[in-house]
Amino acid sequence: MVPAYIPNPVAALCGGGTPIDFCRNYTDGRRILGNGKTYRGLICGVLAGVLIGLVQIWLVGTYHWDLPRQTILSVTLLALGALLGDMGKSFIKRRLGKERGEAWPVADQYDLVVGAFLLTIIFDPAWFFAVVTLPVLIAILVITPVLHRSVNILGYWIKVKKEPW
Ligand code: CTP
Ligand code: K
Ligand code: MG
Repeated sequence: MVPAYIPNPVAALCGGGTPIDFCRNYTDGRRILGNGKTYRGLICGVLAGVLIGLVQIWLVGTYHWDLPRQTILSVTLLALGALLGDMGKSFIKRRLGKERGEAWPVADQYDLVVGAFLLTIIFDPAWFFAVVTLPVLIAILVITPVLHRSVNILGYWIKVKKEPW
């Protein structure tokens, strides 16, 4: 999951500039995605996730660690899926009338898991079902919100994030 966990904090660090929706509104008169989703955040976040994934591939190969094997495809799907999930969540948030940055519990924490899982299930199901066994799934469901909250509080302290969630 590391290639899926990295993109969000990196997007928060590097994000800004042109919004992905080019400031356009949806048919309901609200922003399609909002100013919290930018091209710079998306690109830097995905690149960082893939880069970490390549380091994982190298480590596992070099030291013969007994860990599930990532591939360039799997790390790309995990990293891209994490931020596509985040964008999908923002789209739904705007449709529900929630402002940029407003908390939406559960969705804010699991969007990246849903996106990363969906993309790997669609484009690399063999990898997904070999790696994501029931105990792994339970571990991910437990670890994700704890990690998400801790990193966001840290981001808030160091003034990288506007909200501690
Ligand atoms: N960010 C970005 N591009 C992305 C994702 C995130 O630039 N694709 C940056 C933005 O500066 C954003 C910050 O990371 O404000 C925190 O991300 P997140 O909490 O996901 O966005 P929110 O600002 O809370 O917006 P939303 O309500 O749409 O989730
Ligand atoms: K997020
Ligand atoms: Mg947020």
